[in-house]
Amino acid sequence: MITKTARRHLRLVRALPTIAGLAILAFQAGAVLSAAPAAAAQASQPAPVLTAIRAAHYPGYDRLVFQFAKGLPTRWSARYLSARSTASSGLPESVADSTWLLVSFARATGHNSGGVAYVPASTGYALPDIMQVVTVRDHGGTVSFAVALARHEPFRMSTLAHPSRVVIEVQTPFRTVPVRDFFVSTAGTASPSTIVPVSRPVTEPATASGALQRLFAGPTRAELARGLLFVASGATGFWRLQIQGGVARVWLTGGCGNGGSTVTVASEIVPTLTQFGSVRWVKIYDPAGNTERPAGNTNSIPVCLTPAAPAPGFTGVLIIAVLIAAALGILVGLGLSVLSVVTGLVRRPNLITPSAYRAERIKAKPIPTGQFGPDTAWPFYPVRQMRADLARIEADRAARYAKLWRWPGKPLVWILLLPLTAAVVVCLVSAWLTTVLLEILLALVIWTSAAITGAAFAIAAVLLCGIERAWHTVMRTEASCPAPDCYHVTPRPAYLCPGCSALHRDIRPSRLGLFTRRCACGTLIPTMVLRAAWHLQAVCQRCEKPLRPGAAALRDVRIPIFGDTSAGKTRFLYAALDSLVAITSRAGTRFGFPDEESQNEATAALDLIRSGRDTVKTSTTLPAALTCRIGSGRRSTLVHLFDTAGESYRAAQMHDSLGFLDHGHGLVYVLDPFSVGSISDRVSGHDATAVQRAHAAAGDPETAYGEVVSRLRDSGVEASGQRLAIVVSKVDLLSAAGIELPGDSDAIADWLMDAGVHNVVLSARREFAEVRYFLVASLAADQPDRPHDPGAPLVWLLGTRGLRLPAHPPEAAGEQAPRSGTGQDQDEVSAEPGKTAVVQP
Ligand SMILES: Nc1nc2c(ncn2[C@@H]2O[C@H](COP(=O)(O)OP(=O)(O)OP(=O)(O)O)[C@@H](O)[C@H]2O)c(=O)[nH]1
Ligand SMILES: [Mg+2]
Ligand SMILES: [Zn+2]
Ligand SMILES: [Zn+2]
Repeated sequence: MITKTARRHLRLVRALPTIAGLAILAFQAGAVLSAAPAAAAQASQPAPVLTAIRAAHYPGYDRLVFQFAKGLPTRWSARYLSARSTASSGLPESVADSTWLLVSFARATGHNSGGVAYVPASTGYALPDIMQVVTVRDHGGTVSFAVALARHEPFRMSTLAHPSRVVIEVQTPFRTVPVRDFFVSTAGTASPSTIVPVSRPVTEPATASGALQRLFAGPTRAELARGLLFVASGATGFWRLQIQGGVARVWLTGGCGNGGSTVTVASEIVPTLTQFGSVRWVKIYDPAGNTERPAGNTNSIPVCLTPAAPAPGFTGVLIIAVLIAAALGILVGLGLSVLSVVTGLVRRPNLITPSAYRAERIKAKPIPTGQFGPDTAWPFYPVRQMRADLARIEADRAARYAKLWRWPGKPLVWILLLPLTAAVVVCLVSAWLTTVLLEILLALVIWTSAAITGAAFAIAAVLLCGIERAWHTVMRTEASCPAPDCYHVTPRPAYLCPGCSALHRDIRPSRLGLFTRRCACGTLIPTMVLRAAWHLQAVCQRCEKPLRPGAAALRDVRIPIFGDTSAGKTRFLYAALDSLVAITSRAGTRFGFPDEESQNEATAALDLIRSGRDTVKTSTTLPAALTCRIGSGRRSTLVHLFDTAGESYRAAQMHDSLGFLDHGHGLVYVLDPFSVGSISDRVSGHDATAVQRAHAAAGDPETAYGEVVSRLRDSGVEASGQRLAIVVSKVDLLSAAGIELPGDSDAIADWLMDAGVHNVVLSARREFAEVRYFLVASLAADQPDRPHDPGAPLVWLLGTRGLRLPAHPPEAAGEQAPRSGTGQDQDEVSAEPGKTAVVQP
């Protein structure tokens, strides 16, 4: 069917470079047909139009139908191209291995008047033999197509009418197996990179090569309609496929380039080849024969197919803009937070003052009647101020942030500047998030550390309070108010601030501070009585008068002396003091007076007793305690001695004021023997003037005793917790009068019973924890012969409170000395912190 002229032409083009391409082939096709002489004769009639190409498989053959409108073309031809002519023809080389059938129609056209072709330039076919139909030429009254066949098989050409068709039937006397080819799908998904498989029949054994050929042949019409397409990346085909050791190597032909896409021809080749068991890795070479990793067990593509980094599209630009705005916002938020913290902590306009804190606490927990409210001092930072600071920081942050939303200009301006507005809003939202996050972080850190500090603080406070309580119990410390009409006793006195004289009623470790607290005036005040006692002025919780230095930190002993008028109480007190001075000086124990008042009184007393002058009657006003301090350092003892006129124990109306009796640890009852009838009578028998010299008490000696005991009972004082020393005074006059005197305590009791003082003796035994009897001559301590030491009752009473003093000197100790006091250890002499005045005997 092909003319000799055409053959000659084909032979000529063999030598031409492939660049000549399809144009040359088209020219050949045109040349073949234009050689026909009949063509010119029918030029006046309308040319038939090729409107469709269809292909289908029938048993034993593939059928290719070219359908025409307006009649059949005047001529048609079909012939196989030789392998060499194909190689130089510029046809896609994917199918270079295969066979090309050139089909031409003379005096026909393939496009409409607008120049639009009725059939696509290239269509793939999933048939056993027909793989692809490519339009070669469509101009100058000639339409020609190259049909790629898998195998060179005999064909038959015929025509049909109604409609007009040219039919080519290619025999398929071979078997095929289905394989998959992978095309890019653009349908149904936003991403163009979906690779979907389609089925193709190929002949064995070169299935891989066949699959690749059909890949380059492209999708079928139905597949195109489904949105599939073949991305060639510039390649026109492959000239070689080699499979060796699991590695398939493909050499591309044509051009090479990714076209700015991440999807390339490699995306289709790789799955198409790896579907075969013999292929694990695919290496694709560019037309120049290069690939990135030619060796090794990896996939490899040429540089020209390297997926291009996706250029930022509109969304990308948007994201970047938002990120920049957000980053700016983070910076703004950071700055804002730092500013807020600095303002909240450094400038601290929201200071919780001591009075505000006190008011707050009272509001939370009203003060029960009869109790004092909490102290006025700066609260410990984590307890209160911390919260205020956090709140302040938060308020500051909110205020600062709110300011950011006050934009200059009219709203319209910002609506017009929409992108800028959006950026600013993003920035502000990000700033807000940053500040909130930072704030939460700060609060977390602060609260956590506050919780830890608080727990440690609470434990320490409990411990310190426990230590102090233990010290109080062991050392028997108390604070006794020495003031008349008060005599209040408390374990914890109030203290005056040295800076502003404000009263601190409770200086235990508390939320105001563990070791110290800051007074409202700013002065640091030590907590705990044990430390405050040495640095601050202690005052009575009740009357707010000053207490003795060391009060509540030292052992405290209160000894009231009572008895009838002129019984010898005052003289006994003075002589006993003189004796204590002598005893402590012998023992090397410190003795002194903690305050000036006591010091002056004691000096006068010692003067009087040492000079042998007579005492004057004590006034009936309530007494202030005469306090002496025995021992040194923190282990010394404050001894409070109370002496008032005997009338106080008679007048019932005065009893309410004698509070010192209630708090007395050990009471001294002074009994004037000259007021006892039988004794007085006996003395008068021996020496008539002796009774006169004694200035004997007027009344019944038992009256004062009875009044005191009933007062103690009425006040609810456990008299059984107190000790009583019954002191028979003026014994020097008795011995001078030649009265025979009893020896020890029990003998004195019997002697008094015999003298008719049984009421006192019997009642005392019943009412008090312990009673001892003493014979006392209230004379100066330096008197040569002084068997009846006035110090002995005090030494005994102090001993029962834990203060051991040696009794009388051995030669004079006699039977009256309390046995317990003999040979005991002395209080150590140590550095003396107080301003105790030391009296030298
Ligand atoms: N010789 C001698 N005289 C004593 C003794 N005790 C007291 N006197 C004298 O007894 C008198 C009264 O003694 P005071 O100690 O003043 O009596 P008082 O109990 O304090 O009396 P009022 O203050 O009125 O309650 C004084 O003249 C003392 O000198 C003593 O032990 N020996
Ligand atoms: Mg007196
Ligand atoms: Zn102060
Ligand atoms: Zn007081």
